[in-house]
Amino acid sequence: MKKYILGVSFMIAVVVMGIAACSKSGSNDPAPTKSTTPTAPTTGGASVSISGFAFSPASVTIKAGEAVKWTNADTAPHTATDVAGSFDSGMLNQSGSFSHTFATAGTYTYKCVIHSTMATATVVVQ
Ligand SMILES: [Cu+2]
Repeated sequence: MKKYILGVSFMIAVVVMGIAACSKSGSNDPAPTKSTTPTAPTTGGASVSISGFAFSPASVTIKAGEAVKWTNADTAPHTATDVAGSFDSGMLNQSGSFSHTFATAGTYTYKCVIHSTMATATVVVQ
């Protein structure tokens, strides 16, 4: 009988510890790594700022194999989403960023799926 009680209390302890572990990792999750302002020694590629509900610059030109990095400078969330579907930043909150490497030459038109009124912009890959 004593052995049974010990077994049950051990199981309760395991469950409690499991819950504690879950809630602990849960509270750690919403800690967005605040990246220090990147001094950009990027060789090639391009950066696009999303500011004032517009992509700036509206057109960038890179070489195949280079990347474009989008950074949301607005308080409103935005996306950079290829109209043809080859890339999608997902939701970018304020200061959020997204990089995509373009392997194939071509002209890529992208938009913000959240704000249909935002003008589309282009990445030209040579
Ligand atoms: Cu937007």
